[in-house]
Amino acid sequence: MFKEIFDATSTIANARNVLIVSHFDADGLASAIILASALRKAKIQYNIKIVDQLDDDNFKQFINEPYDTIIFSDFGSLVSRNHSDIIEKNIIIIDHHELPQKEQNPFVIEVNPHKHNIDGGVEISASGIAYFIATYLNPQNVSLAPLALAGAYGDQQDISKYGDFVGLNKRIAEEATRFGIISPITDFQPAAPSTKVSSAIRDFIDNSEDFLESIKITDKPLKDLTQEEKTTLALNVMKHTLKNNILDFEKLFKTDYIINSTALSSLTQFKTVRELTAYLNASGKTYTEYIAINSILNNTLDRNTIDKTIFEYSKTLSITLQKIQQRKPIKKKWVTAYEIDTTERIIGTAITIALKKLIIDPTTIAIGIVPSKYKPIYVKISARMIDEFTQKGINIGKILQTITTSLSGTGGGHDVAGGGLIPKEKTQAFIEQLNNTIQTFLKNTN
Ligand SMILES: [Mn+2]
Repeated sequence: MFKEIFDATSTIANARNVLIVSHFDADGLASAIILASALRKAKIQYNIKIVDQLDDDNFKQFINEPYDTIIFSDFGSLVSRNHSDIIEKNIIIIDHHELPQKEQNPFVIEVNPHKHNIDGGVEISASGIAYFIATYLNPQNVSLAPLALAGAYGDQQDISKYGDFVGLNKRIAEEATRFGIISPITDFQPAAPSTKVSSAIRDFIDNSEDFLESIKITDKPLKDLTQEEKTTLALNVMKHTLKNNILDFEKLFKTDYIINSTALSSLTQFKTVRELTAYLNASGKTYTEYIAINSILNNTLDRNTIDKTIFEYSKTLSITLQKIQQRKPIKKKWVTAYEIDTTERIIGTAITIALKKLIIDPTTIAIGIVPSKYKPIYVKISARMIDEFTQKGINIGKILQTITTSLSGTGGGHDVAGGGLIPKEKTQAFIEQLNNTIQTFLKNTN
């Protein structure tokens, strides 16, 4: 992979103007900021475009724009392979999604860890690859490491014990720690800082409300606990966990990194790298990603914007959950579908939480349907299911790919989570087909 990273770096170093196209999630945004910062330092002109997805249509549009070099980050491996006619421009793909075996486009530089038996699912994200390119361009760019790790957190790559990194992510973390850019800490962190204590400890303690009352702690977000309350909570939860289920013990703690110093000075306002991830994620989900990108690049991000954005996101999410709760779903034997008035950037997360909180019947596939901003007259479909379906051999990503394609849409995903875009008038047909597909599948396997 480092050979391709080297090729990508030499191409970028000789470019006159570069278009960076990236995804709106935390990894996509962090990788775009890393590349932009490195290009600016190298005095190379650049522009950034953040999109919801990359498909044949916008891929073609982008490669026709007046840039000599285009970098697609956090997607593009597959789309680029459908366009083997590009020769006029330098195209660089930075991606870490798994690939079906298929010839790579000879006209693009495709950096993807999966081609080299490095697991891009957990060992490195798009931001990590962007970071290596940036440090090849200029070793001083090591100071962009907090963004590389923020992207990895965004893609849930903190899979080692106590929520630490593995593989190349770990190497980045160690390197940056040695340079004093970040310092590792492991803290009592049973859930994300904005989670209420009662829900944060629910996985560890059966009756969490009573438990909190017994140790005299009022329910509030984890981050609002005083140091004393946090100690009391930690000691009692640990005592309880050790007594009942020692295996869960390590999940009570999370490794994180304090940001000490970096060229992008507003990053030091974040308490930790995980908080940087939370902000990037919230900015994408609330369509304020360009504010995030520009203010971080220009060192003008202020604490108030960080707090406001994270708050705005959690508010939108809870409003969407309320809507799901109040709305009567379209119910089939194997499908529960909600047509919800929210954004296509929120629906996936909302459906995931609703399913986890049993707001949606977990014996069915949970579907969220929202109007698409990205493609008017289309609706965005989000599908989530519990692991039991996977154990029966159902892969929702693959099923969605088949059904959406047959309905003149696009879609795909992983085993338990998928998404797609279909013409609005095909909504009913989609639900029917999905229900029938699951029905047929389960009948044949029983
Ligand atoms: Mn990613």
